[in-house]
Amino acid sequence: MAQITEITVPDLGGASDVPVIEILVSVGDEVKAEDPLVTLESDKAVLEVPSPEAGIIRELKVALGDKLSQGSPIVSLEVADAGVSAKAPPTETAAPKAAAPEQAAPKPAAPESPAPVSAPAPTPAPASSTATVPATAGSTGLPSLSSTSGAFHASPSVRRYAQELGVDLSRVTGSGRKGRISREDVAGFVKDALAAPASSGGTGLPVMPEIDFSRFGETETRALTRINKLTGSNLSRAWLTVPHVTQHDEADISELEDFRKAHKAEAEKRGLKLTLLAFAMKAVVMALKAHPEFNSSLDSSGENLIIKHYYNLGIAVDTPNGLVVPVIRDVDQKSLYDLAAELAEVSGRAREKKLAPKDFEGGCFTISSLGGIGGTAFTPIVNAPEVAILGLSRARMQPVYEDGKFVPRLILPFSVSYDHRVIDGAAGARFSTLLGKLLGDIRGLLL
Ligand code: CAO
Repeated sequence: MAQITEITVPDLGGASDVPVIEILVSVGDEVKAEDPLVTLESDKAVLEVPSPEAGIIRELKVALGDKLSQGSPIVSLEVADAGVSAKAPPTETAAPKAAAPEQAAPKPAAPESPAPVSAPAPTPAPASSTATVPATAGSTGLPSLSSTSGAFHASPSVRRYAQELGVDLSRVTGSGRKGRISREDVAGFVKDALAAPASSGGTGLPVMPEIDFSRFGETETRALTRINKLTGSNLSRAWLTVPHVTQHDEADISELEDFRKAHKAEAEKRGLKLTLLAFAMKAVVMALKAHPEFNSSLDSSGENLIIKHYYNLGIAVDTPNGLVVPVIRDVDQKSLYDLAAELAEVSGRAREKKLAPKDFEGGCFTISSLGGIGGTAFTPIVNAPEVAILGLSRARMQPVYEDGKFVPRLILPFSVSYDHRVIDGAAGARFSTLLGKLLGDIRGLLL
C-alpha cells in the first residue's frame, strides 16, 4: 500500500527564511535517497536539500522564491518500497506550485543535512573567494569572468558554478531546451578551454584520453560523492591558479610530547584528548603574527594583499564521504584545552555530516594533519584564497647528534606550501624555521 511522507527542510545551521532558487524535481519524478530536491540560497552559501528516502514525488509544496526554514514542507513523497511502479504517473491531486526548471544530475552521496554547494572542501569557497578568479584567470588561459547575468538561460546554481570557475556564460553553448546552459555544459566548456592549444588561449594541456579499462581486466565503477566532486574542483582550481612552493622541515617535539603526556590525565579528566594538533594550532598563530603575509589573501585585482588581523584556522578532516575543511575561529584567544574540545566537536560533526555552511567560512590558514596515519612528508595544496598551508607528518623517535653523542629525540616532519606570488622563498624558509622553533620549545607557545 502506498505510503506518502512529507519531506521537510532539515536544520539549516541556524539560517531561516532562505529563498528557494531552484526546484530540481517535478511531480511524478522518481528520486533516489540523497537526490537533491530543491536548491536554497542564503547570504553565505547555496544549499541543496536532498531527499532522505527513495520514492516518487507526488506533490510539490514549494515555489521558486518561497522562503524556507527548518520544518517547512518541500514535497510529498510516495516511498519507494510501497510497491509502486517507478514510472507511475502523478496522482490527480498533485498540484505543483512551480514547474521544475531542469532535472538535476543524480548525486551519489549527499549529506543528510543540506550540503553547501559552494562552501566546503579543502578550498572552502566563501562568497568573496570568487573574486580572486579574474586576477588569476589570465595565468591559466581560462576564459575570464565578464558576465554571469546576461540574457542566456541558466539556473542560479549554474551561474554560481560558472562564476566560481571564472567562466563567461555568454561564451557557453547550452545543450538544454531553448539553449539552457547546464552544469555539464559549463564543465565541458572549461575542459575544452584547458585542452585548447596554447596559441588559441588555452593552457595547452593535452586531454586525458578515454580508456576502456575493462579491456585489461575486471573493473567496477564507483560514483564520487558530492564532497569528492567539490573537493576535486576546488583543488584543481587552486593547483592551476596558485604557483606552489613546498618547504619541508622538522621540529624536535620531545619536550612538547613530555608536556602533552604530563597533561594527558588532566585532559582525560575533562573528557578531552590533547593531541599534537592543538599545540600546532597555537604555534601557527604565533608564526602568523610574526609573518603577517602568511595571514593574507590577494584582493580581486591581484594587486593588493588583504592582511587579516584575526586568526581562524581551517582543519582538514578525513570523513567517510571525503575531505572537508571546517574552520576553528579565534585560535589566538583559546587555550589548548579549548582547542582540543573544539577539534573533537567539529571533527565529530564533520564525520556525522552535520557541518553547516558557516563552519566553513572565514579561514585564514589551513592545517592538514596526517600524523595520526603516517608518512614522512607531503605537499599540501594551498586552500585558496588563503596563501599557505601546513602539513604535519608522523613524528618518530630518531637519533640526534648532541654534545658528541647520539640521543633519542622525537622528530616531527612538517611541510609548508605557500603561494609564491605572495610569499618569497626566503620568507617561506623563515616561517618554517620559526614554526619548528615554536614546536621545539614549548615555552614559546605559553608566552
Ligand atoms: N605524529 C605522531 N602521532 C600523531 C601525530 C603526529 N604528527 N598526530 C597525531 N598523532 C597521534 C595522536 O596523538 C593520536 O594518538 P593517541 O590515540 O595515542 O593519543 C593518534 O595519532 C590519532 O590522532 P587523531 O587523528 O585522532 O587526532 P588529531 O588531533 O591528530 O587529528 C584530525 C584530528 C581531525 C585532523 C584527524 O583525525 C584527521 O582527520 N586527519 C586527516 C586529515 C587529512 O585527511 N588531511 C589530508 C588533506 S589533503 O588530502
